[in-house]
Amino acid sequence: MAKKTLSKVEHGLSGTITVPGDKSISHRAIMLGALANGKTTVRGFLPGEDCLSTISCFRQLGVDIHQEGSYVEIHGNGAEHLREPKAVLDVGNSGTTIRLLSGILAGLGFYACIQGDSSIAKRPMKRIVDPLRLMGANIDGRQGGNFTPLTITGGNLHSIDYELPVASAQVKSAILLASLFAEGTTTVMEPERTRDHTERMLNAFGVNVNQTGKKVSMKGKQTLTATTIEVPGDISSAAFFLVAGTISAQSRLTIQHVGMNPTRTGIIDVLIHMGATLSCKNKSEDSIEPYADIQVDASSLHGVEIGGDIIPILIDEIPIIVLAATQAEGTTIIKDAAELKVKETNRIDIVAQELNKMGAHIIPTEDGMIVHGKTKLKGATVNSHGDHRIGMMLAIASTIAEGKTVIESSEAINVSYPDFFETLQGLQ
Ligand code: SPQ
Repeated sequence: MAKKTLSKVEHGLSGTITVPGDKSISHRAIMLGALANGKTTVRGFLPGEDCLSTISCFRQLGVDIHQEGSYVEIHGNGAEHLREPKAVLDVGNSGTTIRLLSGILAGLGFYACIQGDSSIAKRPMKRIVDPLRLMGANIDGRQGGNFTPLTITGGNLHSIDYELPVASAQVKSAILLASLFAEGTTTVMEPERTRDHTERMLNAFGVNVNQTGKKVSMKGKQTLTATTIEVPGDISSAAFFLVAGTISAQSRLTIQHVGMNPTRTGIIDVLIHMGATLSCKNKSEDSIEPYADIQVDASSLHGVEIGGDIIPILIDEIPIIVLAATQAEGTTIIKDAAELKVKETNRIDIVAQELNKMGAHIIPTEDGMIVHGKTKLKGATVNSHGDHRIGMMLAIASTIAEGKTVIESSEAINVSYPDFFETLQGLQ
């Protein structure tokens, strides 16, 4: 387990950076490239551990993939050429890999076994297993199919109309990917809108997807044609620097080429609502995913209430929003976010526990947190608990904390942002 010792930053953070490619889009580019006919080229791919797990699973399924840093070529021969893997498919720490891959395996007529690390072993899978069984796939796992390892024997799927019990892009995507193999039209109804990267990318590969409000429907048996994908910077990674630039006095940061998909930009709305000085420039809508440069200046914040339909569009940013809330005058209430309990860690309990060690005043609740600000943070020994987003949030906390902060299990950040500490250092 790696340990990182960090100190307070005395004169703010300044500079212009880019962040690595979007994790959600990178996974999907590999998966759809593997199902398509022809050579798919991906630029701006995130070479973090999670997306490398996706590449390694598809290589085991027989797909020829060349990856060098953020450049990837996928030589797809269509889904019918995927073959039964000779060994267990290992997704590492990646929830997106196991859930979306299960959707694809559900449509293929062979046996596969998937598992991941100890965090994946605790994350619920019934949410994808239930609809995929309804479509006709044979899936098993511990506790009636809720936990890994999952075994899947797919094939002979039929379409379904499905109302998602939770707002989850991973469940929606697993069903849409399975529906590629099903006769008829599959419809998914979401309780709240979630990230739509799968829908956008299916379109880019030539698949017709219909989206109206919270309803997505798609005819099965459509073929995918290889294409070129440009992955913008991950707004979930940029979020750490948006908050760092806001809470660290005298800071001014610009983050270039950040993905601005409206199903992901809740963090920007919330920071502005809290009083942050933040502006988006050079907006572009000319590719599959919109992007822009974001500039942020140090600002005074005030507490806000965050809940309802904005939650799915900032769900992964809640740990870093909570840090911002510790520096806001007044109380911030986060609610309707019970999904945080089933991420890489229980992000409600762990965020509260680790930031409270540094002097924050956070009360965990059943579906969120109550944060009393503004508190002075002090250095402490804290732990990522193997969760990349908690590790990076704690590193940003260290930049405003008096004294030294030691982050245990700091290697967790490699899941989504291998160069994070170098980038942070470069801004001081
Ligand atoms: O892939 P994984 O481990 O599930 O990653 C996380 C993250 O913080 O990076 C969640 F822990 O992001 C999910 C996100 O929370 C990625 C994702 C996607 O790419 O579709 C969707 C969200 O999950 P969900 O369960 O709401 O669908």
